Amino acid sequence: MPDPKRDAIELLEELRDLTILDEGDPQAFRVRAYESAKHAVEGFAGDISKLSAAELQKIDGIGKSTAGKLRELFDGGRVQKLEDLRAKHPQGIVDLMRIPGLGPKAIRRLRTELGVQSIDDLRRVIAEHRIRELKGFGKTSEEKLEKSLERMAAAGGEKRTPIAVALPLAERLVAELAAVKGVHVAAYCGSLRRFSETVGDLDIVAAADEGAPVMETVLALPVVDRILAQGAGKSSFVTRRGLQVDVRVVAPHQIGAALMYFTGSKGHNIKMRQRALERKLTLNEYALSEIDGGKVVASETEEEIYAALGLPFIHPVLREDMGEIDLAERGELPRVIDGAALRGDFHVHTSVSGDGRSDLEEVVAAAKERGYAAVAITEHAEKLSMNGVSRDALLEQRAQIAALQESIGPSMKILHGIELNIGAEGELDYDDAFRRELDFCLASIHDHFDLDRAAQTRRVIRAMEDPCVRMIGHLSARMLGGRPGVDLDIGAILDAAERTDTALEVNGGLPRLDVSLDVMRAARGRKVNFVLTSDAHHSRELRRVEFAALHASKAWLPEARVVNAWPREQMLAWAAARG
Ligand code: DGT
Ligand code: CA
Ligand code: CA
Ligand code: ZN
Repeated sequence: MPDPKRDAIELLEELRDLTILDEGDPQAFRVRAYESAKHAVEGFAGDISKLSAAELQKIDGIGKSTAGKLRELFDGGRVQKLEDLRAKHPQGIVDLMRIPGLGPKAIRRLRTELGVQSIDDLRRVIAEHRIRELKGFGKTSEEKLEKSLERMAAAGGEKRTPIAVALPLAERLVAELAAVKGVHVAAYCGSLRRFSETVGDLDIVAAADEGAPVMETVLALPVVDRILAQGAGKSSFVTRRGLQVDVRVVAPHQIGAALMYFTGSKGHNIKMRQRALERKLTLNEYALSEIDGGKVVASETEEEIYAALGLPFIHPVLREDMGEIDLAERGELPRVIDGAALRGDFHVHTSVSGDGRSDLEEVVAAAKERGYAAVAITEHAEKLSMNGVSRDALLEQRAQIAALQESIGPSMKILHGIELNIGAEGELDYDDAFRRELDFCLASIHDHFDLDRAAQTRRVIRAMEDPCVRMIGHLSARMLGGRPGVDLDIGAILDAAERTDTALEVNGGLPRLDVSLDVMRAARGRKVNFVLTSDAHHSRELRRVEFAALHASKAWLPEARVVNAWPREQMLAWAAARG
């Protein structure tokens, strides 16, 4: 299914990134123009491809030249400016932008002065100690870059693709595939369906009467950069970003078996096959069938296959071969948390934060739409560079919230909160008295990522000990595929969380998914509370609590430990308490 809006957003993002490289300045006028055009397109309701250049230009945030490029895209798919920029800055150069601490100006100099064209080149010139000789770089810069590269590799940023990139791409491919004639169902499987933090490749399965024409259409899609294999049943290609996609087409009556097989995990599949063998059955990507005679027992749905093997349906996030089959057998499978049924959100920004993009009314309306009993508006506190909010601005917001609360009535409580910054020593923004006037405080790390374990642990625990702080936001401050988490003594953090009655956030933003699975697993059996949040910077992002729910469910986090799954009164009492 063509999705012109998605195409336009991707075009503007790529133009923005390439322009940063081209102009050597992330704040360049043209960069900001693409960014605001992107937000304008995101917020446009209706078929944007039907607008003329003149009409596009009338949209707030879209200028004349951007309108022209959007028309080029909608008319023929080729945008000259993009082609020029791509030719000038090949993918290897674009990859360099993902290295934390390496800006576009430095990239340009590394390129012109040392011939660096890729991450591998960079690694080589670091090993040869050639960067320290460049004017304005020096030994410290060289060592910093080396460390960044190591950390990026540790965060899985090179070979594996972070879920924040993989999921939108997969959703789009699936939608395009589902619209192909003859396709009954299409779905992504593999580690992405299991909601893994990073994926090695995409595995897409479609049910169709005939494979060959489906593959023809798929391999002609614009995302296909290079075809690796083409067949009626299985094809593989690589996207421009270097992500491999495997596509399988099976007959409609086999789709359940195919989904199950390609979702994995491999370990889960092996156990399921053993289970089949014990019952004189065989399980493969086409069916569960009798070994003797080959009669098919089940193949059309996963539910039927699990049932035929004496098990309830096992949700994909649980299929990691971590004991889930035994639990299923005993009827003790961990419950998957329903992210759509949560009763509140305690980490939400509005346009008052420098990086927020929806105003208060919009965010509150969207929260109400989700049926929430409470929403905490938590802007960035004053010490955060660029995006922090002053006392005066907060006092102004307090009045706005009071008025809005009045007008929406009592069904949903709007909490006037704040996202405090945890300083290097655990110090917090504003002062005690001012913090106490707020309805809800969470505190998060936004800097000093390099402190050692003792210092990191100390600063977080000190923040927890503040009586106003009810929750620690994105505990590790990691960025999947970009920045590894800070070094923390998790045992000590969990002890302090219990002692101070401070909850830990499960941040549903796909670039973060923080706390990690390990932290939730380590908290098993303890009285540590968690809150699933969106950390939304736009009203549309409130749905990210559903990602938080999948992530938490993957770690078997029990609902009893999830504050915003509690009954309304209990949840409100928790938010109002001081710990
Ligand atoms: P990834 O791509 O590294 O993030 O992880 P997966 O789990 O997506 O692994 P992938 O792409 O190699 O294979 C997709 C699924 O296909 C996998 O989860 C289970 C199934 N599969 C692949 N190869 C085998 C195999 O040799 N034996 C079995 N039983 N299943 C396999
Ligand atoms: Ca895969
Ligand atoms: Ca694969
Ligand atoms: Zn935030």
